[in-house]
Amino acid sequence: MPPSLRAVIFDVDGTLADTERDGHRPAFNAAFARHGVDVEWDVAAYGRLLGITGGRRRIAADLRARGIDGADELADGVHRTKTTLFRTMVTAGEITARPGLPELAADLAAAGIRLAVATTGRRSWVEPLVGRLLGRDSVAVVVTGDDVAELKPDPEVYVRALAGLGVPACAALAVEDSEVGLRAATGAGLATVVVTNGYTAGQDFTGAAAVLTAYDGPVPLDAGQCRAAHRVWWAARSNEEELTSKGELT
Ligand code: XBP
Ligand code: MG
Repeated sequence: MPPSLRAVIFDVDGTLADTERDGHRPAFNAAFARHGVDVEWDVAAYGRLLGITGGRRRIAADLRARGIDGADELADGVHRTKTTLFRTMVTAGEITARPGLPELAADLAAAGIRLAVATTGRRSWVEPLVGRLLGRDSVAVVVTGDDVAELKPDPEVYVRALAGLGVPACAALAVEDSEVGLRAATGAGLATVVVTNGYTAGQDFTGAAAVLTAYDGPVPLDAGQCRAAHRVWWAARSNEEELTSKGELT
């Protein structure tokens, strides 16, 4: 049996808050306009581009696809502007937590389970957002896209969060919103609960410990539910490993 659950590591975009459609997307579009770039990402186009993690890489890839010269240099400037604009949205209180998330965080803290954050986003807006949504002192470790060499689906951001917490993967649980994020967390050896949103519903969440559409559904996600999901996932995994070792599972 795995050790008891000691920490929960939250993704940010789409997980702590539904940031993409009405937060990052308008910030990207305003940045394009300020740089005189004739690009505007509508809701559907942005949803397709979300398969590219990291706002700067997302801009560069789309500018290259459109045949716009100097895509990489342009992406640097546009992303810097976008980051400033999005940080302003955060500090103005325009980004709110997903319903039920604050209650889950409080229940985890009351149960003595530590909180951490592992995101692709940039620290300059992640820190104020985590502070506003969860209270910075209640989050032990924040790892962002600025702190890693490889972005999700690479597991590095979760590996660093576990190292910062000083707990093994088997004593932690990840909470994600997307297939890309699930792959990153699973790659770090973590049991993962997925809470889908408008952009990620219908993605492939094979291997998740649980898939929910909301924190505050008929059975709200609380510390007890996180412990149960963590326990069941590890029990299934050790059972699978036992069957494989006996040659009963190929
Ligand atoms: C989602 C991302 C981020 C955001 C934009 O991050 O891929 O790139 O879309 O933020 P998460 P930046 O891992 O939290 O789901 O422009 O700062 O990259
Ligand atoms: Mg996410």
